[in-house]
Amino acid sequence: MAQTIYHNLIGGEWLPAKSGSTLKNINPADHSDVVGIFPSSDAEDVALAVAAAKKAFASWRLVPAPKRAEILYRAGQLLSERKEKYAQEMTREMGKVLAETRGDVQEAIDEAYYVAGEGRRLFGVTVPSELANKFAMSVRMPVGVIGMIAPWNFPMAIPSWKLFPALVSGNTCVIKPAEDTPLSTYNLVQTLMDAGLPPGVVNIVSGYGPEAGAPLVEHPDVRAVSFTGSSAVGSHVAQRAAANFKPVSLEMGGKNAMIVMNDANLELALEGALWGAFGTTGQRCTATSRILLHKDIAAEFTTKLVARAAALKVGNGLEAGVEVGPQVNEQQIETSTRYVGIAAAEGATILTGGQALTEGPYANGTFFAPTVLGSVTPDMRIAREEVFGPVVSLIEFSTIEEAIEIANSIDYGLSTALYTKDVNRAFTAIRDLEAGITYINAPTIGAEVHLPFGGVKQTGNGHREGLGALDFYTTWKSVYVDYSDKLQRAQIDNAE
Ligand code: UN1
Repeated sequence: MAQTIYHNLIGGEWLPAKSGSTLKNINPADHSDVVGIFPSSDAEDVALAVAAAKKAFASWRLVPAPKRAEILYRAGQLLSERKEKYAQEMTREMGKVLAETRGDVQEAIDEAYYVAGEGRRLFGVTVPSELANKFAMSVRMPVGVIGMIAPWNFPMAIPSWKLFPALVSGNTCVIKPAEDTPLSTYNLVQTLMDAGLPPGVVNIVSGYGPEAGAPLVEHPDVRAVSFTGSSAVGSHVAQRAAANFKPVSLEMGGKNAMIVMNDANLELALEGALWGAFGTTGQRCTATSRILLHKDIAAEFTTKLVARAAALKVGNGLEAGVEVGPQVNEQQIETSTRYVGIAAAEGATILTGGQALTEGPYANGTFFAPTVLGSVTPDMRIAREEVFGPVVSLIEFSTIEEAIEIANSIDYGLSTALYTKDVNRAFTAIRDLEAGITYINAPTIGAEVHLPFGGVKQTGNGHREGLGALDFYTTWKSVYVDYSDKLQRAQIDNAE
């Protein structure tokens, strides 16, 4: 396939990195397939992009929000028309199977339509004043230039969760896509431009974290930063931004538990486990990475799960029938391999998989066998630390209380799932599971864009994407209008 050279988007112009450096976007299913050559940017490019965004902010913030939203509606329509092409390109650069990359584009379409509706809402508040002939309200104002750092696992959906609410609110943006998957961000932003977004309102700077991400976080004209990625990098981002009190929205890791009770529909739980653990090759922050099994059904469930996991068809996500694509890069393979080793050393049993696939059709890519680990106990590292690969741990329990305690006994708190037919247990779990998301009779993945998305503990720092994103991308301005024609002193003239 043709190699294409892509540039940064700065002030509406496509420009190479000032240094001339580039990075290669490679197909993880076939390393001989170079998807594109992208700029490897540094602080100089970031400064130009931020300056362009700052300039554009002066006019974009004054465009009426319903007009800003019209561009998002149009972008949603264009994405629908381009869905198949963008899904194909996403599978080529990221690896996950076509059904899932179509879903990723669909999530951006959903986000476009959902957020565009905010153009006619962006609700503020009006409240009575304590003084006569005085009007009080609070309105949402844009923040300014927003810096965005996006991950590779949802290369179009997650940038859309950040860009669309920021744009409808009147902000301008500089986005750094993940170095493994810049093309999907380019496709998303190209669509916005085709939908009529003015130059400079969104700028793309592609490159690596230390060279391009860090200067974006630190730039004084970047007023807020939205980051999705690992907790290790997120901590770094937060600390750098804290130096000048910059708000940061962090969306990070998970170690998501699915609890299967003895009254559950086991076939349903099995389907859910396979989809939750091995969908996106386990590379979701919401992936099911711990399956907590009631001791009564543990043996039967384990046998069936292992057989089904071993039968999953691993391969190039562009090929029909393939269920699990490659991992995104060699580093992820190393992480999966290392964690399987740590688990085995701590006493876990490898029930299926456990290693990279390197022979025959797998020789040119980064594939890892769907892996199920048995005899895992809650204190093992494999039960506590994120792998971000097709590796799931099975843990047994006796009571729902014990299961909830195990589910909560980790540093993360993104997603959780419970399979049961008992409504009382379901509502107890909804109340007691420490996580931003709880599913009943569905796996830990599959969040919809119009609900809050995010987690507690080390998964995030309290912000939410989806419903709740506007709270990050706007700042409140309280407005008092006194039409009494005299000086009224709050807290004084209305005193008893
Ligand atoms: C992620 O895992 O980083 O809920 C995002 C889901 C998807 C989004 C996942 N809608 O699994």
